[in-house]
Amino acid sequence: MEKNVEIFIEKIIEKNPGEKEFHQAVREVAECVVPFIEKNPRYKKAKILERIAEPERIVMFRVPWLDDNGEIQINRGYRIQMNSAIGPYKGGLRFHPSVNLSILKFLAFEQVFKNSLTTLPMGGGKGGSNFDPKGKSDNEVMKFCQSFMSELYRHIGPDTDVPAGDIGVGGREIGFLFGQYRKICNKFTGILTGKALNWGGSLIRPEATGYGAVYFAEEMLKTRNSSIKGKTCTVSGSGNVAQYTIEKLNHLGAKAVTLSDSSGMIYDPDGIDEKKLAYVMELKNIKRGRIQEYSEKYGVEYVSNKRPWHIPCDIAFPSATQNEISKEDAKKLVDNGCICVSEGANMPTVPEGVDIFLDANILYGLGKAANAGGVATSGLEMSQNSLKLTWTREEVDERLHNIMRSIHSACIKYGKDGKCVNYVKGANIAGFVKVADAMIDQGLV
Ligand code: NDP
Ligand code: 2IT
Repeated sequence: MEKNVEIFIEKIIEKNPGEKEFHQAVREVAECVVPFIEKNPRYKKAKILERIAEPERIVMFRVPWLDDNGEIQINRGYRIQMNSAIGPYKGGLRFHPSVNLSILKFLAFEQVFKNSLTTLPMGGGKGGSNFDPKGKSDNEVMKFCQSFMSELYRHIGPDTDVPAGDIGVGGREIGFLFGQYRKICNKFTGILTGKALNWGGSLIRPEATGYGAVYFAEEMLKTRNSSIKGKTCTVSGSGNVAQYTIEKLNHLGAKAVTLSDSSGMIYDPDGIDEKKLAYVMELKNIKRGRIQEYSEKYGVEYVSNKRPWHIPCDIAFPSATQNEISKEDAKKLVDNGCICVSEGANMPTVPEGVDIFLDANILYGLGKAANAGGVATSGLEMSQNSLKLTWTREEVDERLHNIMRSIHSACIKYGKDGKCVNYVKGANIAGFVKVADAMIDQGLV
């Protein structure tokens, strides 16, 4: 079995040289799915895994724009249309200077399995640009978004491909992108999710990824007769996912004690309560400041260039970026008594770290299961756009909660290992089966 995984990965590396994040994401899936395929020869014969690892289409394009000094800037735009066997391509756009083909291919690949797990009819895609929104004026961000959409518009549509937000793309960017699409196409349709409420957005979409990661942790804890209430939690990042993770933790009586950004982290042992969270939202979403300012305002510890994993906690919610939990961080978390990790970010734990969590038998909810609430609620936004109706906050939250429960059940179905659940195995196989069956049904396309 192991040998078959190695042979498969070697071919992936040869075909996609230098794309280390993509190799990492494919390897994780292959380690779970190859042994399953060995027992289910119809998937092997149809070469489903080989086909899933090859994007259906990749679009790369020039994004020229004029900055506030009148100087021309040129960025690169991408859209990876990975798999549409079970629905239109769906997945976020990331604007960050680190963006490259490898990172977007890993994200698009993960998205295929994640979207399959949501129970909704969505294929997988991802896109973005190496544009850095940090330090740019609203006018510059608008100029960039308009130029980006001037090419992207021809590749998307409500039944073709529906992008959304990710790192560096929030409500402001979705607004500028939508406006440009509407102007070019003269159509008001649901071509993006994460829209504002007064022009086609869904209640709970901003909250959904963070809330979903907490709901998923709650389901995992239930399997050990435990709950969120009273737990001390470390959270990384301070953007959309981190903020609403903390909001839900506060609702459920837990205490979140850390936040971070790409410059450093804060540790607030008294807990980031509702009032402090409102300050963080204003700081990050409106003033676009640095998390260091929190430590100055509330007189707590700030450590530059550090992530929060050395702080003792019961539950960790990595909510910043990929590979933000190293092997040493994972070991520290386990040694300090952490019993549960629920990943709001995509692939935040390095493979050696994942092994440490699995060996220690803690509750480890990998990103493609734990953070699927965001895209699931995007799916609910698409449904409301098609129906030309809006659902209440309670209705959307209830649907989100049910979807997170059903993802947890799917992980148990395929990942139960004696008394324990291997969520990595469960999520990867459950996500795979639905897409694989659809691909077989639809023939060699
Ligand atoms: P935001 O842009 O709102 O926030 C990102 C946060 O992570 C910021 O605090 C940012 O710091 C920090 N961060 C980003 N890149 C790095 C880096 N290279 N090193 C250290 N810190 C970094 O993004 P989101 O909250 O939307 O996304 C966070 C994670 O969640 C990502 O992995 C994303 O893929 C994932 N995710 C998001 C979903 C969504 O619906 N938004 C859905 C599912 C997953 P700084 O302010 O310094 O840039
Ligand atoms: O990684 C993700 O699932 C997202 N960034 C959300 C994608 C979406 O289409 O809502």
